[in-house]
Amino acid sequence: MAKTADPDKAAQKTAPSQTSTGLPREALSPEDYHELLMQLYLARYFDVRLIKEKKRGRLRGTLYSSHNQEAILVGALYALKSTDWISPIHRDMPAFFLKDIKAGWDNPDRLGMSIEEVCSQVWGRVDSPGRARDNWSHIGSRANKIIHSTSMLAGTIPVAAGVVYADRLDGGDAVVVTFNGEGSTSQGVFHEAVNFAAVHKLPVITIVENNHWAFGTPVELECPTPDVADRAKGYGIPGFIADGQDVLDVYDKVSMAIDHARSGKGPSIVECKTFRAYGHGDHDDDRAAKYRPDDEVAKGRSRDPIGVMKNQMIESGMLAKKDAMAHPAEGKGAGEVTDHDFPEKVVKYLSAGVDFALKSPVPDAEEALKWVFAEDED
Ligand SMILES: Cc1ncc(C[n+]2csc(CCOP(=O)(O)OP(=O)(O)O)c2C)c(N)n1
Ligand SMILES: [Mg+2]
Repeated sequence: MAKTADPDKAAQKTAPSQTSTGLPREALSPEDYHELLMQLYLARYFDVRLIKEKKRGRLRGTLYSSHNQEAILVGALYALKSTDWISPIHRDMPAFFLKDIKAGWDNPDRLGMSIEEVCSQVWGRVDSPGRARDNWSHIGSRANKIIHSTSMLAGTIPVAAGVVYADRLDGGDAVVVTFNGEGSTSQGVFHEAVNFAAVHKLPVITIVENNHWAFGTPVELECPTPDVADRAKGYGIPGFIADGQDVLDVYDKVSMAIDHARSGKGPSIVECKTFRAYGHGDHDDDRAAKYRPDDEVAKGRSRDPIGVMKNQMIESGMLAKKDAMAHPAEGKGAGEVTDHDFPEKVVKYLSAGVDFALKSPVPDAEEALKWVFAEDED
């Protein structure tokens, strides 16, 4: 006689767990959550530390702050494999050292730039990837799978498409994540590149950091639809929308886009809703120029990604309130925070990079004439 199934046991087997959401974040461990929080602190500390260094007169060049937008970089990069490619632009400077940092902050074999390289770049030193041609993001690294950034908005999306096309032809499974502002989406090349990637089902994930402003132009004057992600429909590809203040939501949406791409289904757009905390660059004092209403700025900065992540960790029992309060960097501008608002590990890590850069020499003047044309090797 056939056994009658125990109804309780059968129910346990078939009913999805009440708390299960099916989201990619469910595969993350509590250690991953703590690591994500640390990386948010690190990206924020990089930002505020550079602003302070410049105010102290120890740094020249222009800074493009990623303050309040760190969850986009941290969440997206955490979803990648070491061997995947990225293509950052001006507001993504921390991406150069955050790439593959989950393989170990001090791991010399990880496929990302070291904090020393990035700081040397910012200080224009001889050992920087750009060898003092520039102090910011016009760098790349084939070895670390970072596509060279250019100033031309959306200009690297076709390059990214070509890189992963070549990888596919070679039998690889790499995806590329390109970072762009919402202003980039009004460029003709944005449409050409995304369309090309869609036609050829290339694994290109186009992240749109919609921070509502492209220099002094509000998004309403650039895009007729409330969601940039809607444009994906025109290419026949998925358009995801993420809360750019929530590192876990960014992680979820980018992970879904990566799964889609890696399985051969092609590209997608991930729009991350956020808000630019400061002016376009530190040369653009938007408070003095008054092109952004104060209440819009206050609202846009009211959900600090560090605070949002802490709250989620407190609610899920991964972080004690007391520990969350130990380093209260959230909600503070560069002029208000001190090193005590950040975990010691973060301050030490970045300080090592800054010290390295400050001790490094600038290149010889003759170098200015090099590498415009092909150089003789001997
Ligand atoms: C093709 C092109 N046009 C104009 C510029 C000058 N420019 C540099 S950044 C920028 C604003 C970019 O806005 P957005 O894409 O929204 O990025 P965000 O700065 O907000 O991160 C402009 C107009 C440029 N670099 N490239
Ligand atoms: Mg913008």
